[in-house]
Amino acid sequence: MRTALLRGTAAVLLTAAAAGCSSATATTSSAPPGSRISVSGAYIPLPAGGSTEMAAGYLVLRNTGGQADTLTGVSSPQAASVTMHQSTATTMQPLDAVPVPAHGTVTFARGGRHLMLMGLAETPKVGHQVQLRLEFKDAGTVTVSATIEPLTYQPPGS
Ligand SMILES: [Cu+2]
Repeated sequence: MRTALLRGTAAVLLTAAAAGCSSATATTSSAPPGSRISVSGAYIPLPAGGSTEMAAGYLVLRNTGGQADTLTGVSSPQAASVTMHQSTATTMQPLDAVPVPAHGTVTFARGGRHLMLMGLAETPKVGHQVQLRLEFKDAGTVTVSATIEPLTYQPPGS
């Protein structure tokens, strides 16, 4: 277990270093020490009619660390606001915070947890990227690009 955790940490640091800019401070500025959160599969189904009013966002959070974290908010430079919601049978409820357990995975997917983007800055088009900034209590800010996909898109493995 301990070996796996250490290996996981090294992988995250290596990934961060590889993805960062060439600045010598890249690893400290873009990947705070102790951050073991990764985000994958971020996408936004094309809103009906290409509307800029509202769009949903889905993604998968992974915490490969031994310490729990909490997603406390999301924002985007390309949307007026981003909120976290939980769909129920009849409605959806706002989420103030989403816990991400140690060694845990949290999925935002159709019919469940989702992001709601309001007031997109540009007309959404399939293939375009929307930047999302996820704020974690411990890991700090994690920035990801969500790809705009066709309305009926289903992520691999779903
Ligand atoms: Cu919603």
